[in-house]
Amino acid sequence: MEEEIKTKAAKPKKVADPAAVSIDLATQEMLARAQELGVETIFDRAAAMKPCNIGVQGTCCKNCAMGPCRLPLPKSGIEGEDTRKGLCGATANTIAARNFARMVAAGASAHSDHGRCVAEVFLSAARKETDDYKIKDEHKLLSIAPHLGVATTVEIDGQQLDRDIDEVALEVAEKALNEWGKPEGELLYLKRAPQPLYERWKKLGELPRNIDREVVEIMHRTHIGVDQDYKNLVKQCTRAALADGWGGSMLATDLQDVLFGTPYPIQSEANLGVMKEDHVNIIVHGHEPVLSEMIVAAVQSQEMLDYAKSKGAQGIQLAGVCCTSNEILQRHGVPPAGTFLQQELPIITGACDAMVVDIQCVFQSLANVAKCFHTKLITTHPIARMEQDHVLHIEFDEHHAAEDAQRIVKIAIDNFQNRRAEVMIPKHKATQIAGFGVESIEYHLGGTFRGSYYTLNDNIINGRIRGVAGVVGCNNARTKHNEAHITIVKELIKNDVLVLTTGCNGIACAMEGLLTPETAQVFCGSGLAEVCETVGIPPVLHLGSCVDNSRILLAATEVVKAGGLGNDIRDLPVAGSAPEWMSEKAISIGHYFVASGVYTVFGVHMPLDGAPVFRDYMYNELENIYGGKWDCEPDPVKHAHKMIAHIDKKRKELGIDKARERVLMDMEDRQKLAAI
Ligand code: NFS
Repeated sequence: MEEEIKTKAAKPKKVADPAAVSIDLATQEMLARAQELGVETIFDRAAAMKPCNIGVQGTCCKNCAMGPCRLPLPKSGIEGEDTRKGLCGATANTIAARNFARMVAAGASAHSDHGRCVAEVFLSAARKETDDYKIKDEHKLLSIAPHLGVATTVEIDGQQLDRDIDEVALEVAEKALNEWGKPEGELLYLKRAPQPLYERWKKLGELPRNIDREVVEIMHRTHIGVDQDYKNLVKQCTRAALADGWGGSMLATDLQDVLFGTPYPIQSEANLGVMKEDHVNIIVHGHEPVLSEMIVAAVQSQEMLDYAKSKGAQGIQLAGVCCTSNEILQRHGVPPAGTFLQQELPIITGACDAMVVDIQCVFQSLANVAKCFHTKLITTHPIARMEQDHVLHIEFDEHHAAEDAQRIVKIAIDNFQNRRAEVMIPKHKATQIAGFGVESIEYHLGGTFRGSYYTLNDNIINGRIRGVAGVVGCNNARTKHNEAHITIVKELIKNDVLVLTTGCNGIACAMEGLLTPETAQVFCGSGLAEVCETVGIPPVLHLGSCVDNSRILLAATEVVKAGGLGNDIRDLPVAGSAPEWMSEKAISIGHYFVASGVYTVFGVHMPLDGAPVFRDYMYNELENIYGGKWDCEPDPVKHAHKMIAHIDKKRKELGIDKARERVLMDMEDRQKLAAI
């Protein structure tokens, strides 16, 4: 049987050393298994191919057919005037800024187009064109309606009465969809930001007008011969990135919450060990939860369970990869089987009966890996198809989504008996609590009495919590899988920094067991541990997928509103991080955090090094404009300490640095008292 696999597999030219490329034992085991079977993975390809040195520096321009023009930094550096230029005369700063802007455009488009699809399904549901989707969270609908200018009450005979909920839903859907292409005005959600922040964007002339326009304008400005001023290009990056964070992403999160339910803390597990040999295993992968929500329902139906049993399986195990996984984790407790870099591995277990993919972060190599096993690979989105004949395409349509989901689950069940390779599922998995959000943080750290972020702020002011960090983003095959994610998060919580996580960082933390309340005693500084133990939360709060970074923006806004920590996000003792970023979406996210006033550090490298003047603008001068700025630090311990230093700087500016010292003294005093 294994002979058969060997002949079909794309045998890697050079293989990776499993222990050197991942800190995760399950991944190491599966890589060894892949190599034994001769199946190539991304880890092997990374060992065989080096990245382009000029592209890494951000100074390769291929925006016209006279190039590519390559402007690497000379080894000796630049002395005197920088005379490097492309054929049209574009400088290294212009080229790097244009490339950066195009990354923002691509990232903002990915998030926002996802949001648009959700908005369209939402509109169908509001129009009652489909029975498969219904408004699940009316409370959330009523809470977002005013931000879109939709009234929730109506005056009848001098009395304010509640408006019909279907009417509200329909108007919310129409107003939301309008945000993508309205001809005038500005994005409605921008006013959800603290007022000084909104006013700053307004003064700078950087309020996004509509979501699509800002992306189109980046593409126009970065065409040959248009915008040649890197500072002006960064302004457009800001408009597009804000249109993502405070627009497309925030709408995606809100509308998904209304349709599928607002997440609340829920227990689950994580890592490849969640797969079960005697079950039908279905892996969902991608980003849009509209179809996977239906798959969750289908796998729970008695009809499908009975059918699975009739085929000799004990049940159906649904698990996920990437952010589709995070979406159904936070609402249903469906466990992630791994992060972005692990996506080939569930198939290599030999027990993946179907992998269902939608959009974004899906390797083209999955088709080759699936071909080596019995796994049915199923694409579901009209904009993300694969060319190979053995890949099935079952296109999602909200009008018959439940039917599509049932069909997919049935294909997986029928495939259970076709397993060819010996099944090898790593045992490793960890327990996690996920499903946090703006609302649940308020519940846990706000106290029912005040109903705000009062307790969180109080603990920041008294220094038990030193600050808050958003640690998010991808894996990158150029760094050791999960090492920077875990080192940075552990270093932050050790230093009393509460961590909010999303995306693949959330999955990495879950795999390491950092998303449980018990973690607090083991890894946290005494102040944070005390808070976590008192309220029963983990020191790392999983807020969902990458579009759910909008939850971090709104949580920061709630902290500002609760008072005592300044009047803008830039005043808060907070910092952002993407330790192992790789996606253009991460650049868009990073930039909307920076433009919202957050000091944001990326790991790996940034494509700015070939243009030192532009890099200096991004790493230093932006702070004078936005209060936030970019930084890059590949060393994970130094990375965490740069964030902590920024948090301490903000504490000092707020005059609460002494409070923290006092708390430490108080604790020592208490210990002394206890010893008497
Ligand atoms: Ni974010 Fe989520 Fe992961 Fe990176 Fe890809 S899955 S949207 S882009 S790799 S965190």
